[in-house]
Amino acid sequence: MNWLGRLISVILIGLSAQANSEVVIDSDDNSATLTGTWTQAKTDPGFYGNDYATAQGAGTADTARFFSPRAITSTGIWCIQARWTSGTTRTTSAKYQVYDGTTLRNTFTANQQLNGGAWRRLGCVTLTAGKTGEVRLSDTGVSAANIVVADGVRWVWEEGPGNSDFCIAVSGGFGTSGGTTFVGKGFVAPSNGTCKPWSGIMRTASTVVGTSTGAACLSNDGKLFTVTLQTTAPEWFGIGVTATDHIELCPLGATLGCPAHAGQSDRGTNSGPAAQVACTAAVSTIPSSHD
Ligand SMILES: [Ca+2]
Ligand SMILES: [Ca+2]
Repeated sequence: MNWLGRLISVILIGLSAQANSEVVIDSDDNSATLTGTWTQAKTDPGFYGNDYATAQGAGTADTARFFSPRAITSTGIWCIQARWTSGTTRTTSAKYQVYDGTTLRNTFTANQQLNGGAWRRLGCVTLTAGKTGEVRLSDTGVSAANIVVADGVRWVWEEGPGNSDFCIAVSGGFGTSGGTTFVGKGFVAPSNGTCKPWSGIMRTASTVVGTSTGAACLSNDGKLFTVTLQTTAPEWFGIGVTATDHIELCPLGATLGCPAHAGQSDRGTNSGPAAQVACTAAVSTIPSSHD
């Protein structure tokens, strides 16, 4: 990139960071540091920006570090996306380490033989205001026969702590015949490979509001979200009766696909197909009068 192109890209990065919702670092931006032996290439289609960089496994240790160009301005959940170009020479386990300043928050793995040419969500982490975000990709563990591709990295602001709800529709959700919606009040999905407590409400029929508690876990690869809930609603389920629901679903916005076995279902008191859905006021509101 010539000096003018580099200047323009730096200005664009500054603006996107000021918007506080998204930061994109291209492989040949000033905020990307490639150490070791990397080859710039345009051979395979679908790359972001001018080109992509490749490093051969084994031999020298090669590292691509993508820094947010300015300090993270909002503490909360940021979701990491990456791009590569696909091909049979690629590693099937490219490891992206996500740092909050100097603290490693999580390591996400991508099969670069597949899904190239588009932004792919790797997973989400909590980042801290005032720190520099970093996504580090290296060829550690990659065999000599394979390459790792560094093309671009994107941080997407997901949400701050406690300012939104998480909604799961079962059998079509509240408002459809036989449908139920579970609302995790202020619930922010856990980072990959972790669990969090869930507290919220269950809405079903036309006026039923139950109270739910439970636990929610996200698989290490970010593909499967599992939540186990206990709900009471005496006038609906009966006095002293606790409904149990075991729900598995693939998170909204995940682009790496569901695991093959995932049925996206609730196997419990409210059995049926399940999906994460956008929350509406109709389900998030907690009325003082209900069954
Ligand atoms: Ca190498
Ligand atoms: Ca690129």
